[in-house]
Amino acid sequence: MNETAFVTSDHVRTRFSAVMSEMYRAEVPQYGTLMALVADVNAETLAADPALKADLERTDDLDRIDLERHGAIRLGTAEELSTMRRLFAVMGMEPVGYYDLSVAGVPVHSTAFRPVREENLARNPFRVFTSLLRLELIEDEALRQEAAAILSRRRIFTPGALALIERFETADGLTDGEAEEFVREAVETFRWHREATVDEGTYQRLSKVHRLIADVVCFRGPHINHLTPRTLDIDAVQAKMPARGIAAKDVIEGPPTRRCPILLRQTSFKALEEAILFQGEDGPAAGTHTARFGEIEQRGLALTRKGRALYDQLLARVRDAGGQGNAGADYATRLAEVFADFPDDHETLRREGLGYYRYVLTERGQGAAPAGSAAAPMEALIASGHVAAYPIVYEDFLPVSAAGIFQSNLGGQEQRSYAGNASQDAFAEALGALVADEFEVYETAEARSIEAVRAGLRRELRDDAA
Ligand code: OOG
Ligand code: NI
Repeated sequence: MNETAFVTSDHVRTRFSAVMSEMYRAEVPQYGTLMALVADVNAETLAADPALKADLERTDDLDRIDLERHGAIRLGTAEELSTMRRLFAVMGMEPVGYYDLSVAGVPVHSTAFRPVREENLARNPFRVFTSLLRLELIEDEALRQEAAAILSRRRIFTPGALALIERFETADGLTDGEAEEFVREAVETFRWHREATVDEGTYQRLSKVHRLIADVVCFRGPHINHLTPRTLDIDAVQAKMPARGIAAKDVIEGPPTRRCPILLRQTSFKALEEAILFQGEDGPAAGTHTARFGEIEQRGLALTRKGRALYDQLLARVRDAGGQGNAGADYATRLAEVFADFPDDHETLRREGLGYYRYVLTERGQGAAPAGSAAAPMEALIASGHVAAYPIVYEDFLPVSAAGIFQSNLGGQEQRSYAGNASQDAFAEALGALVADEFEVYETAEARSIEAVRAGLRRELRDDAA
């Protein structure tokens, strides 16, 4: 077998995300409006900020700046989740992180399938936030069994997709033709179907327990429920949504606006009420369902465990104040006030070990390296101008923010929290694999960059001696 005949997983992922984007814009026209707004704001931001533009030229492909960074799906069974893991593996996407959303009243737990290494993220960062319904959190035994029975009857993957997953696993790659066919088959799983698989009564009974349960159980497959392009100025997009006829979520989730962005900020437009058809004894019966929306994100520095602990602590302080959560017209002000305690310059963030950085040799460092420099502390090498540090971008999700996104799109007032709680072992068992620890992923990226710097310095020294 000629290995070079295989395309890379980056290539398959890029093709897949492009086809998904096209499909979603056709299915949810308002999403196309949001994409256009994001492109306009990104162009304005770049025009006004040459330094940012230069920065992005160094690290990103500017042409692809407006493209989707993530999407989300919700699955019903362990088998669906483990097959989904194999499907995403074809595209170089691995499960990273475990998110327990039951504490926020959403009966799911989740992971993100994403490229892990920086070079793959740079080629195409597309991720899918993937949730698994936790039927065990439904208290009504009969209803729980009914939901499980309905789910056990559906087949969300096409035979063609399953065959190509197996082909990939045995051959360790796909040819260009196979990859094209794989993408065509794979997107079928994420397509919207307006015909529910149940009658209206069943839908209503499930919906009453939690609207999310109806969304997962009552349809043929896990329709993609949103896609999310990257914006360079989330505050501007949020402010401009109404003028384009888009009903924006009330607040931006995540940290406040800062000089040095950290983690992830996101907002969305509210899910649309869409016409569906229930099964009926005398033919289909008309109804509506609310599930699909559009979202935008802006990412910043990945925080270390220490930085993340500070973030969680400050966020809890804002949300617990007055017990209002993120409601209230003054939320943005309260958020900014409390986050004044989070250092906002990279020098401090780095020195205090709050964030992860990528270290690279400067031009000077590539020139004459002083003796002993290969072993010198990074801070000394930065001070002497031999090394520069760039923030590593956060590529994961935030459970409190995700819960806020779920909630604003379920329409209902579900605010209860489930007695159930984190169940990472059960999730891993359903997945058929362990999820990677996000902190370890960033630690490895940082460590690799340090190793490259040291190797570079050793080489300079050798060259000098020669
Ligand atoms: C997923 C919500 C979480 C995010 O960006 O935090 C999410 C969902 O609604 O299924 O996508
Ligand atoms: Ni999202």
